[in-house]
Amino acid sequence: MALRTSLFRRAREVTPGGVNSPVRAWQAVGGGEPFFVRRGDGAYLEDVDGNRYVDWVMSWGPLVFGHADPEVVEAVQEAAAEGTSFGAPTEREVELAEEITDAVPSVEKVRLVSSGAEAAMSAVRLARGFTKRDRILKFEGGYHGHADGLLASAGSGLATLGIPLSPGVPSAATADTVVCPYNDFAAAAAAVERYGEGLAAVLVEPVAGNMGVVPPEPGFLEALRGLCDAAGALLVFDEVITGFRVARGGAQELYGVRPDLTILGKIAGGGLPLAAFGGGANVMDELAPSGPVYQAGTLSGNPLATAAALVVLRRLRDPSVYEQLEETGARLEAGLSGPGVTVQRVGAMLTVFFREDPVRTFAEASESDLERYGAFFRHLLERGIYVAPSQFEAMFVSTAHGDAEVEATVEAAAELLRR
Ligand code: KE4
Repeated sequence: MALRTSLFRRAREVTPGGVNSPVRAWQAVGGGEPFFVRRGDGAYLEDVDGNRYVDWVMSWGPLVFGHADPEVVEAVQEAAAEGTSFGAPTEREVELAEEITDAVPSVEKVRLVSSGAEAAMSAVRLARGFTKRDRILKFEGGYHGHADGLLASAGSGLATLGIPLSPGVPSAATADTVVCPYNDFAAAAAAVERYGEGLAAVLVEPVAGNMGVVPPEPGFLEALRGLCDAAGALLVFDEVITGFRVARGGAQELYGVRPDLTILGKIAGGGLPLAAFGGGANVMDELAPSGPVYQAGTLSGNPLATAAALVVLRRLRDPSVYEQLEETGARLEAGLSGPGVTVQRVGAMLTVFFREDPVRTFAEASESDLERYGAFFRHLLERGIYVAPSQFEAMFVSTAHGDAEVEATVEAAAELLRR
């Protein structure tokens, strides 16, 4: 019996679904038992049964330099030898905050936390505290972590008050969450028209990554900026995926639109549990202890995570890294494109949609052939290629992916994609 089989059986005895995050169970792709990873190495993962895979998930985006990057590993080892947590300020937290404020155009001050969900939840509270308003507008298919008020889906119609996406989320928690279709400026304008008085923030993934990769329509982000200025609401970019991925300054650098608050995670944490949110000093100084908006965390600014993040973000000052990511991403996109699929890519993040036409909204993404996507996942896995176990996720390119990995992936996909 494969070790993964016995491990998954044991795991399900002691952990809900046998995993510590739902998407890892591969239920969306009928993938059977998920693999259990033994180690990662550059662009590759090795499972407990000795199988080796080209990894295009890269821990859902953080590993822009690949698994077990030697410099990152050394930095974490050195930091660990000096202590793993202090609950007190350290020099590396200052250095990392300076690195982030140098990189991200709209960020003058930043607060470090331990996960993207925590960063998003805190940014929303700060926006509400700063504006003294309660309503937030988010977009269907946008994912910002699992805080109650953000697990809201749209009802019928264009702009509706959020409906809880999950049991356990009280309707009161989503009563102030307005949900619109992504890339639908008219719907967003109508929502702001209707709810603008009490609107604290518009929260958006500037390039959607959680419905598959869906770029903003030309002018969409600029239009949201205008709506927020007119309504006196804050524009909040959730750049947990796009931050340091689509450009060193994230999507706000790429598209030239400045949000009032930015949520960061994944790459910003160097592959360790670290995320952040930041913005203008006038807004950020409302946070405790300089202001009244409370937010806290035992492990915030953890010394191992700041050590890893500093290695990664300092290396990302080299523009040739983004040139390499762009080249590899473009080659992969070209190789996977073909009849019956639409490949959508922004820099080093891309998705193969199993539908003919472009995807601009979650509804359109949902019209993809999810069965064929599942077959695509399993077909590639059998050939040693690991892509996201869901149509509504992305493939993430790292500098560890080279020609060999692209060619192996394109070749493995060819027989299925060109049928
Ligand atoms: P975390 O709490 O998982 O660190 O971050 C939440 C989050 C916030 N914002 C965006 C745009 C995100 O994509 C995420 C988390 N992304 C998912 C996958 N798309 C993480 C994978 C998982 O849930 O296991």
